[in-house]
Amino acid sequence: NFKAGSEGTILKKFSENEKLCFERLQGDALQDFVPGYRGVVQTDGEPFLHMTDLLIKFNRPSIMDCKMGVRTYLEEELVRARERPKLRRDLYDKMLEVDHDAPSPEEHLQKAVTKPRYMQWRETLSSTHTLGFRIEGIKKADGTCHTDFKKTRTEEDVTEVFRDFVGGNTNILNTYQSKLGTIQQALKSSTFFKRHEVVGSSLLFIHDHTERAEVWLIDFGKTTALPEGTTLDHWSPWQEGNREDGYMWGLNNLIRTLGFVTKQ
Ligand code: 4IP
Ligand code: ADP
Ligand code: MN
Repeated sequence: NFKAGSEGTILKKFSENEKLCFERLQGDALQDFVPGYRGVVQTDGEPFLHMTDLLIKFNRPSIMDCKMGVRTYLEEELVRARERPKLRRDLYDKMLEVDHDAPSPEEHLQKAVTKPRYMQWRETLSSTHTLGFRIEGIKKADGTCHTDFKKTRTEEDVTEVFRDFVGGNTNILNTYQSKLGTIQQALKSSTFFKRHEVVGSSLLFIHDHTERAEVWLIDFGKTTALPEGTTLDHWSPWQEGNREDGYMWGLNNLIRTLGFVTKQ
């Protein structure tokens, strides 16, 4: 999905939705917390979103992707699945890989599940439902990738993964805490945030051995503008139709959870 761009930049596979988000983020209170946006470029006849490479200032960085919110799919995907359910074998297979008993007897028979069914199962297995965020993946300084966090669910589980991620370094942890506080403030004053349903977006944690540590908002592929005149508080429980995403509630839980890393 990504290509290297000219120095210090990367190219992400084009999505109209994400392009609109980047355009609307220019001049917003969140602008300094998302990758710098350079517009759309064509490479080998294909469009890409051109943005700054967030890793450029780091030396052998460690990276964590935390997917924010209590819901990871769009309401329209739910509506579509109800109207004309599309049965997906690939999602059934991904489900089996984690837990052979997860599919219902009917799903076993048809060897397929719908996307919302798969997404909801992932949400309850991980911390998405209980904490409003989940750890998606980690890349360590040595280059190894870890994506086996599908069952990282409790506050204790998450604390343990973060403790290992920062290697017990309290300076890095404190910098992360303070950056998250700044992001929380920026979100509160952002017009973009008020007017968008933010689904499937991540906070990207990056640090290296020099103790440089940053947090960025990334991935607006499923972030959608609300109808004119409507806003979200990003905290209220989601009920189908209200479009709440639990982003702020999740961020609050994430900040509290990080506080446990140095205790004990
Ligand atoms: C993936 O599930 C992720 O949720 C993807 O979201 C999602 O892509 C995929 O849906 C879904 O199968 P796993 O993480 O369990 O593999 P993301 O790209 O944010 O990681 P969408 O298209 O919803 O963004 P499909 O429909 O692409 O398979
Ligand atoms: P997708 O929509 O395919 O899920 P994301 O935008 O979530 O793509 O990015 C996937 C991964 O790529 C992130 O977890 C992060 O590690 C890396 N990444 C994304 N954007 C950047 C960026 N601007 N600079 C550096 N790395 C990035
Ligand atoms: Mn993503």
